[in-house]
Amino acid sequence: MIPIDDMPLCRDGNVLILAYDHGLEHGPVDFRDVPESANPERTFEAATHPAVTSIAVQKGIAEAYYPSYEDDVDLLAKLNGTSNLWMGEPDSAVNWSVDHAADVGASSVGFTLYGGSNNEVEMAEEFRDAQEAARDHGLPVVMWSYPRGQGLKNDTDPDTIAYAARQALELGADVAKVKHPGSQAGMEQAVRMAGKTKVVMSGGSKTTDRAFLESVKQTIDAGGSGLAVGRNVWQREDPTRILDALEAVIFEEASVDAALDAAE
Ligand code: FBP
Repeated sequence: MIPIDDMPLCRDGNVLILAYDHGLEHGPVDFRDVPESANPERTFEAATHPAVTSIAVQKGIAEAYYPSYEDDVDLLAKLNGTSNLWMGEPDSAVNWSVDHAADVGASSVGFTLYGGSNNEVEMAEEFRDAQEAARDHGLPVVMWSYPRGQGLKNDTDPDTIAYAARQALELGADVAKVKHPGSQAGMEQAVRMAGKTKVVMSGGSKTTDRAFLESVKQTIDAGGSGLAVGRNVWQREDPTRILDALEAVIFEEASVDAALDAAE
């Protein structure tokens, strides 16, 4: 655990990561409804919004696009990731080293752990290597803590999400990115289990402005530290409008109604 409140990943202790690794994780299907969203520059432009603390991308996108935005955008290097073209127990390839991520300009790193997968042990060992290398560089570590695999019946059950948050603490993550467990009480349990590790909500598939903002508000009210979101921002025709509302909820303690009014 390192103090991260004054690092670029945080604003006033909270976090809003704009995730854009879906072209790898899900493929072009995620860009179908808003075809312009396939252009990484559109999401880098969105990441210049003051609400966004960091953009999370894979190595190829970082190398190709980050140099044009390095003065205006903070980079989180998502170190592992994989396509969904193959079948089998959840796993993720480590695609770049922390050394290389630091060379490209990352100020933090992200790593997925599929707790509960038959590949959990290997993934935890890969996380160890990445976490210790990040410590050598003084970089914060965000764990995408996503229990899934053949042993899990419900990957958003509150006890499962609390376990995911705890795994992040135990393994040395500074921030745990977890799925919303369906209630504020569930998120409170996750925050309690995470101890000093900050908990942020994972955005999920696109929903209405109100439903999405209410889940973010629940996370903040539960003691969570913000959000890591992709589709609920860049799958919208106007990413700026929802970022205005997120800024109000995450950094200005606004209600959902006030945030929606402010974003009109
Ligand atoms: P979303 O807000 O779009 O859910 O993005 C968060 C994220 O963790 C991305 O970084 C990642 O590509 C995606 O979700 C993975 O989603 P899943 O593994 O649940 O299909």
